[in-house]
Formats: sequence, C-alpha cells, structure tokens
Amino acid sequence: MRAQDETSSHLRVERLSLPDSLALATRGKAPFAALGYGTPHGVAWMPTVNARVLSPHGAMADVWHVSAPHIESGTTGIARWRTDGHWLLGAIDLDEATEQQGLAELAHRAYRDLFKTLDQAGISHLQRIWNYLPRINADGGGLERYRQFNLGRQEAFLEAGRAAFEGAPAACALGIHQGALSVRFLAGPQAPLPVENPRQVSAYRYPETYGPRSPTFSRAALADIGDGNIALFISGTASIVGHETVHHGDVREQTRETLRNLQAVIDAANARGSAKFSLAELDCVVYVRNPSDTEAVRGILEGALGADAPMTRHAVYLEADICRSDLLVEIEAHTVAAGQLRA
Ligand code: 3EB
Repeated sequence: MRAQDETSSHLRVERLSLPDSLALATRGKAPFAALGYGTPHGVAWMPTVNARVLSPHGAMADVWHVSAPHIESGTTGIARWRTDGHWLLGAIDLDEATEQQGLAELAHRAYRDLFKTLDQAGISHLQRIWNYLPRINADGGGLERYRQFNLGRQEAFLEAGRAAFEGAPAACALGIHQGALSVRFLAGPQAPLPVENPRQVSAYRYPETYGPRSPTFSRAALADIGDGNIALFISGTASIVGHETVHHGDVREQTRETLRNLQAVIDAANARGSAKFSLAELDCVVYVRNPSDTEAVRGILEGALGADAPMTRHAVYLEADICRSDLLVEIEAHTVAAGQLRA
C-alpha cells in the first residue's frame, strides 16, 4: 500500500449483508458511502434501491470506502452527496405525487442538479449511474414513461455539455414498484474508459422505434480507482442482440443470452489493459420482473458459474420491471482487478 496523500484517494468496494454494513457505522465513523438493496432505513450514508429482495440472504449493500481521511456531505438543489474531495456518491429522490411534473421534466431536473453537484464539487467525471423509475413501462400520455425519462435525461446531458453518445457513463434503469424517481451516481477524478458490446448496437445508437431520444449510457466503463486497481462497471445487461429483444417469453433463454452479453462486455474490457476480469467474479444485481421466475434465473446462473463462484454467492435478486416490457431479466455488475489501462 502506498502512503495516503492529499493528491489522490483510493476507492474500494465490498458487498455485505445489510446488518454487517450498518455495523460498520456503529464501530466508529461511517464509511464513505453505500448503496443499499431493499427497504430504505434512513441511514444518510446509504441511499437505498427501494425494491423487494428476492434472494434468501435478504437485504444487502455495496459499501464504498475511500483512503482520504475527510468526508464532507451536503446537498445541491435536490441532490444529496458525500465526497472525500476525490470521489463523490450522490442521490436524488423525486416523488412524482408531490412534484406534479411529467417524468421527462423530472428526469431533466434530476440530471441538471446532478451536473450542478459535480461542477460545484469540482469532481467532473461520472463513473456510474443507477436509475430507478416507478411504473417504467406505463403509458405517460402517449409515450411510455421510460421513453419520457430518456427525453429528459438526454436533454440534460446535452445542455450540460456532457457526452450523451460515445463516452456516456455506464448506467442501469429499472422500474420499481413503490417510491420516487431515484438516481444514484458515482463520480471521480478521471474520465473512465467507455466499453461497448460487439454483440449489441450501442444504446445511444438505438433506432427511433425505441423512442424519440436514445438512452444515454455506455455498456460498461473502466475506472482507475487507485492502489493499482481497475474497476469495471457493467451497465444493465439484458437479452438484447443487435438492438432487438431475443427469446420472448422465455426467462431461462433470456438469462443465458444475458450471460453471453456480460461475457462479451468482459472480453471487450479485458482487451483494454492488463486488468483481467471474469464473469464468475462479478458482484451483480439481478432484476427479475416476475418474482415466480427467481428460481429459474438462479438455476441458470448456478449452472453456468457453479454454486461456489463469487458471482453466484454474492448475487442480489430484486423485483423490478425492465425498461422494455418484453424483457424478463436484467443483470448489472461491478468488479475490481489489479492492473492498468492501456494509454
Ligand atoms: C438495454 O440494453 C436494456 O436507460 O440507462 C440497460 C442499461 C437498459 C441502462 C438506461 C437501460 C439503461 O437497452 C435497458
């Protein structure tokens, strides 16, 4: 380990059970930040994905640690954030019932304040975004709500002068059953390296049949997190080949296709430097549309990876709708490996 200094901060992440992650704060000061999966429990350093947990080990959290000693927290408009001066984790929750605005406008507002947060903190580079929208597939007055979200999101990226096509951050966008429009974001000191999937059309190049404005995300992003480590952030990945959904109505085949896509993204990432990632090592979140499909999806993962693989053991299963009504499952993930990115 190199000595801590003022000019850099190493980022580290660990996946824990919810009780273990909460215990970190009772043994001294709170960790930098965490993203919880399950019912929210009002801990300021742990914004939560408000969805039903379908896995047997219950609620989990990804806890992020930094090596810089001082953590500051605050709000910028509607965004809450924590930062050590190098890394920033932010959260936005907008309740449509009280906001009285359409989803396109709300997404636009959320992202405007997200970019304002980064500008004010001087932490410019988005590494990863997690989006959660109530009723994602419902009609929002002539346009599906996910497509409305895409309108507001892309508009905010363009207004802020941010890369909305090549160079867009890694992201996921899921439909939750209760709660607010929620955006969680991780930013850092350097622009990550975007990675695409050769089996899929880039989402920012989807044809207009999927909505008037394309989704704003790269398939994955590679980030130097210090101390000789590279993080791979893999966006929400589903049973899409080219730009089309494949295996309609077949959750097992959709899961197999999703694993092929994850492997293709990992292969593309592994070609970008000396850090070598593997499917079996991912810390993933599996979003399942129909809770009754959970065992089928778990069976495919276990069969493909083995019961002892870290990915099998660490996987969190959440009930969520996917951004296309014909998709039954989606997997997003992160993983860390020692190495360097090719210059
Ligand atoms: C897909 O491949 C599935 O709108 O931010 C995956 C990841 C998906 C991110 C987003 C959407 C998003 O198109 C959906």
